[in-house]
Amino acid sequence: MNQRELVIVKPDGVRRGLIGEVIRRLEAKGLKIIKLRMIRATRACMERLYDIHKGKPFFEDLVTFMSSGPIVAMIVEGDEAISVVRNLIGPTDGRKAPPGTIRGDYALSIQENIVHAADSPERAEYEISVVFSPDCGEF
Ligand code: 3AN
Repeated sequence: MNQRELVIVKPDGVRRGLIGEVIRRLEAKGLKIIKLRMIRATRACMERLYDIHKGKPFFEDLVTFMSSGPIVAMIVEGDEAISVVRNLIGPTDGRKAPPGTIRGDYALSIQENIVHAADSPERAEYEISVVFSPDCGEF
């Protein structure tokens, strides 16, 4: 089934010059980038993005990190795009992510793990509306 997925290159990925590498892997797989936006997100916008983590011990740190520098948000489309993207990215903890995945190849941290991707079609649509809203930030 064709799906839309939200992918974000996080501030660490942008700082490390990995925007192109992330896009290259998505495109090499056959997924289409149908919309793309680079912004410096506000704290309020990142609180909306991570609303499901509100109240968890890492929430404030996560919001601070995600608004610490520019991010690149994109809408990625393709057959079963949600699970395909999440397999390409690998598990949350970069230390445990297998080689061959983006996090497995580039991350050594659970917070600074290069990319974010939504985990369901409903979350993808919600997160797309949050991050592509004009008030999420500007570059
Ligand atoms: P994923 O990004 O793999 O879907 P989530 O949704 O569980 O992972 O977590 C969202 C983000 O919250 C992660 N990418 C990571 O930056 C941060 N995070 C999750 N769990 C922890 C944790 N135990 N400690 C610090 N940061 C965390």
